[in-house]
Amino acid sequence: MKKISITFAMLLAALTTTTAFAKDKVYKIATDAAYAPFSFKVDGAYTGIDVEVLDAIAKIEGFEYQLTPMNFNGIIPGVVSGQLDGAIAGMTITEKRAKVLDFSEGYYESGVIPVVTVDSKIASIADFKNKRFAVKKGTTSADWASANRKDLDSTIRYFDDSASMFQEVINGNADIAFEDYPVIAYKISLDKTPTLKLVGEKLTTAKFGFGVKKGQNAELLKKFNDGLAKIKANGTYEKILNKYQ
Ligand code: ASN
Repeated sequence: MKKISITFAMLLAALTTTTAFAKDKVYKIATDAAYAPFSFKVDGAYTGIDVEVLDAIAKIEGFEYQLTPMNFNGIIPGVVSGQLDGAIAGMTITEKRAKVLDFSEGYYESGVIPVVTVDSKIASIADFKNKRFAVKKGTTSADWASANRKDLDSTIRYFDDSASMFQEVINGNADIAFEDYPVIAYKISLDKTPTLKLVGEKLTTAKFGFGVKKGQNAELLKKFNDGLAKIKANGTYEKILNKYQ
C-alpha cells in the first residue's frame, strides 16, 4: 500500500511539473524577415498579416511566443531541427513540405505569378524561352522555375530575400522573377512610379499555412487552428486583412 501511494505522489508531481512547463512555454515562431504584406518591419517593429494573425491567435488561446524573423530558406530546416517550434512565413502548404511539417488550415489564398519590368515585352508563358529567371531560395517559386528551366532553356539566379530578387529584374540583370501573387500585388499597389508588372495568370494555386515539425507539436497546431477559427468568427481576422488590402 505504501509503495503504491509513493508512486501515485510521484506521478502527481511529475504531472504538475509537465503542466507548469507547458504553461510557461514560450514558443519560438519564425516569420519571413521581409515579406510584405505578411511580415515586414515598420519603424523598428514587425507588422503584417502573419505577425498580426499570430498575435491575435496567441492572445485568444493564451500562449506566449517569441517572433523570430529570418530568411525563408532557413525556416523549414529550423522547424525540422527543433530550433523553432513553428513558422508563419507566407508559407505555401505543399505535399513535399507536408512530409516534414504538419500544417494548420490554410489561412490565405496564394499562388506563384511571374513578374517583369513595366517596359518588358514578355507578355505570356510563350515568351519565357531563353530567359534569365530570378527566384528566392527555398520557395515554391524557385521550385516552379527549376522544374521548368530545362524546357524553357532558361537560367536561374537565386536570392536570399524578395527585395534583392525584384531588384535584379529592375536592374535588368534578370528577365523574370517569380513571387507569390499577394506579395507582388501589394508591392505594385504601393509603387508611386510602377517598375514591375505581372504576367498573365497565376502558375499555381496554393494556400499559406502555419507549420510545425511533423508529429511533434500537435498542441501548438491545435491552438493555432482553434484560435484561427475564433478570430475568423469574431471579425478580428477580417479586420487584419482589411489593413493590408
Ligand atoms: N511563399 C514562399 C513559399 O511558400 C515563402 C516565402 O517566400 N516566404 O515558398
